[in-house]
Amino acid sequence: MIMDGFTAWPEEFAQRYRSAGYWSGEVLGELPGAWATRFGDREAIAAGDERWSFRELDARSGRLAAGFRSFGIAQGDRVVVQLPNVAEFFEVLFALFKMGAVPVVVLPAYRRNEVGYFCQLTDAVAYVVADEHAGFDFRTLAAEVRRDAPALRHVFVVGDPGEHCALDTVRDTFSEGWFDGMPIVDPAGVALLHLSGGTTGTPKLIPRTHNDYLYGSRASAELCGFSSTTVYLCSLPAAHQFSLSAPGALGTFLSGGRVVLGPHPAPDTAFRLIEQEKATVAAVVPPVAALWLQAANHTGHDLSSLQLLQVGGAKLSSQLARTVRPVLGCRVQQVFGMTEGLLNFTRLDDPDETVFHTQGRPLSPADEIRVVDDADQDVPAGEPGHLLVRGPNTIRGYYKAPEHNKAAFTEDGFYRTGDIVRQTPTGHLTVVGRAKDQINRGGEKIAAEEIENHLLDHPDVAEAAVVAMPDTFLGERICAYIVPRNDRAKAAELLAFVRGRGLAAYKVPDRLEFIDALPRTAVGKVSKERLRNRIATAITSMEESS
Ligand code: OOB
Repeated sequence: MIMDGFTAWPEEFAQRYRSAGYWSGEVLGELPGAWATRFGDREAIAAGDERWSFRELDARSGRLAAGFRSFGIAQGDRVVVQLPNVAEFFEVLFALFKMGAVPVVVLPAYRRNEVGYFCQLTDAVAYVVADEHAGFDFRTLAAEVRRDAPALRHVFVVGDPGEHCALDTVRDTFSEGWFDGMPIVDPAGVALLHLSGGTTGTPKLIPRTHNDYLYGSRASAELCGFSSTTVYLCSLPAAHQFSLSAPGALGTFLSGGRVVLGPHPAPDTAFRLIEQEKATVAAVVPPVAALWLQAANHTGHDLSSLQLLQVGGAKLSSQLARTVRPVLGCRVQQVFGMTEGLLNFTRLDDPDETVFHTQGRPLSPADEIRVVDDADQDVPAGEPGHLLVRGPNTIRGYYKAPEHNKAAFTEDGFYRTGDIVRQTPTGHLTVVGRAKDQINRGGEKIAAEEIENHLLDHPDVAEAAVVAMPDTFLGERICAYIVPRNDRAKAAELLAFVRGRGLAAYKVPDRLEFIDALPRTAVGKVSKERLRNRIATAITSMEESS
């Protein structure tokens, strides 16, 4: 079934990807059954006290699928899934895949404003949350979201359900035989909707098909040498595409390996898990890599099982990359990926200098890469330019966003990544900048326009421009320049206002600067470049004088 709002690959490309064997024609819902047959009682997931074998994952997701059906959830329905790193995250995803329903995978950090929007945009019929996590009560959030999303009929809760319905009840009402098989699911149809970091006022959803998602995950698992002996520590949010499928948990399951879910990436907790579970691979963002490297020098934990540290989501400095082997005793791999699809990896046998200085090269031999100038003309080899990509696991359009798609894709289907890169003669890419209006706060992406719109809703704000400011730990933080409408405008109040808008906490500006007028370019656009330079200079001189 091809969903509304989804742009399929033109048949010529689809045929090419199928005949090259990239698109296998499998669907995600078939996988747990196949794994149960192949890997049986081998442990698939370790999360806190929960330990599930492949057989158990299959049985649970089948029973839950039967339960979801009994609540009227049907093939093609969208279900928003917002869970922390608990085993049930995978149970829910695979239950939905088995039914041919479509999970909308939402990070735990998101709040009312964002989740409400996703529910409305997708006409989601159900919302799955944990009771509480990191001191936040998701049941209250669910009740609020439900008020504004008329299509949302059910809220299912992992843990204590409060006023909603317990996921345990949904599953436990049904024994294993109840799920009477999968419906026919089109492998070229949408399997799940991921969130994009976004560059515009409203966040975008990314429709990933069974074919393209499975290909990306399986091919990256192979590239990273995953096998049945892989123990993957997932301590970033499992809902992020990096940890879900690049190769992530899905790549680990496909290889018959074991996924260890960590509650958060703090070094003490992560190191304890590495030691206890003998983790062989971990995936982190650069600030977490920096924390681990600092902490590893004086840890009492045995980290010798770790063979590979994948670092991605934001640029890793070559200095930090160099210290991974001496300090952690394992190989480092740079991963330059995007939820829209393209994945670049340094290879396990790349020379050290390539691993330290580049962000890798495309996963697929079928990835078509272009590096172009502002007029879409190819730049000379080795020069910096905009990265464009077309390939077997890169989307051809965002979900229900026809206007935005005209700008985000070329007419012949290349995705405009918004990243500025240089390409080496070996095809490796070095990320040298960003053209998109986004802040990358240690791997967490913030669309400047989204925050500007919230600020502009405040009566004391005449104009707002949000830019990245350099930060030694996170790489970037958020700086908001405000032209006040009157002398009542106060930074603390504006920040409290943004906080009250129901957004992920990491989107709240780290700093607010009042300014008389925003600098403009010759054509009258706000010059974000000048604002970025201005705040960078201010920070440097502050650091020098302290
Ligand atoms: C990953 O996905 P997203 O969708 O959160 O963000 C994608 C963007 C890229 O376009 C780029 O701007 C930035 O994040 N990025 C990097 C990077 N990895 C991602 N910039 C520099 N160096 C890197 N290594 O972040 C993502 C998805 C799958 C795997 C890994 C990361």
